[in-house]
Amino acid sequence: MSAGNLRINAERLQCRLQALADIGAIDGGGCCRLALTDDDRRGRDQVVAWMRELGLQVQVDAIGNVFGLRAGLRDLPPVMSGSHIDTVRTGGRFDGNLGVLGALEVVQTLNDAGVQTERPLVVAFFTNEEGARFAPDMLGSLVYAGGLPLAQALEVRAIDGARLGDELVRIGYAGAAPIGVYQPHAFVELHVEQGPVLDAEGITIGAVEDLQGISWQELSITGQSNHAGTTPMRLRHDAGYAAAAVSHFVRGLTRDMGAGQVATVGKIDLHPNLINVIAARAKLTVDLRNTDEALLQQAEARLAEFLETLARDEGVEITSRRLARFEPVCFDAAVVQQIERVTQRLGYPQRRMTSGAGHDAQMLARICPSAMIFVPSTKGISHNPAEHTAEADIAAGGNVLLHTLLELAQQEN
Ligand code: HGY
Ligand code: MN
Ligand code: MN
Repeated sequence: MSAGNLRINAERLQCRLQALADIGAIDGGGCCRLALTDDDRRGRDQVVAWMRELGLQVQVDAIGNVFGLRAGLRDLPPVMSGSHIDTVRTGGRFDGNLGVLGALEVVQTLNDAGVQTERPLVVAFFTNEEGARFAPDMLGSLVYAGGLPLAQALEVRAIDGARLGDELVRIGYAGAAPIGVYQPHAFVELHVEQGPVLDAEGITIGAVEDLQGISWQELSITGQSNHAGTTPMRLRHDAGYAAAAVSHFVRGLTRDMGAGQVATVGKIDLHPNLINVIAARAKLTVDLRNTDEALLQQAEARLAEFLETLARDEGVEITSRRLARFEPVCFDAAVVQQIERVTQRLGYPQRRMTSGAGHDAQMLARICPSAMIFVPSTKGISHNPAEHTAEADIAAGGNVLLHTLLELAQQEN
């Protein structure tokens, strides 16, 4: 069969997606494999076993990123594809996993067809993409791309207090390969959209041309615990009220700044967290995102101003710790066009997209031409066990990935 007529084995890909989803499975069909936990180790071990079954040469680097290399006819910089297999606590089965297993399926399709590519292919999964346990998100690919020194990354503390470097050793993924072991010719990531656009418009493929900026901070609010019944309102220094006021403020900020601005308070911890005690302390996270860097800075500045007023009026102390800050990213126009040409040739409906979520591809874009392929998320749901993508859409995404990687792997330069 000519390479142009190759198609992935969609059923085999579905089987692997199911097998990986069974590791750390949670009610509702999703999975929970927080980075560097035992479930993440089990997921890693499973993908490494599949890599070895397919004859890939496996390497693990010092931050736990894992690479499976399929040799090319020539010893040239490889074409890389992959994503992540760590999940959030209420993760779906496709977020990240589809990008890694889709790349594995491309390798197996080429193996079955006896197709050799000029350039080597590398299937990759990166450490702690979600940033749910350790911040920042995309940590492994950020280190890989030289955006965060390894020594600093190893010292990052988890939300449960564990030290990242210790967890890597504990699960056996403190690898020997140097950071940046491969300098890719190009990087392509297949991923579910995690938003409502493709599903609502009935479109199969998103050719992702850019990705919005991300600002994460942790706020620590110190007030004064006191009796919920006896303390007059005018004498309160209520950290619980202040935390709620922040959440309310950022929602108002998005209404004010328009559709491009999103804001989320996803984590609030109160102390002592009891019904009849005015909270002495609060720790909360604020996730701000915008496709426009200047507007994202404006949102950050308006929040900082609000915090000053709130601290003064409520008589509490508020400090902020930056957890992540990434500017918006534009993907490589030539690779995006390649995805579009392949999609057109395969006959799938498509459109250009902006990614609302962060992805490893945004970090690889710092060191090589990178882009992404999106497939629809049913009702736009993600970071939720109900996350779903239709089998036909998964097959389509896998085929677009197959032929995009094939074309890139035949490129002279
Ligand atoms: O936060 C994100 O956008 C990604 O899921 N890490
Ligand atoms: Mn993801
Ligand atoms: Mn995610």
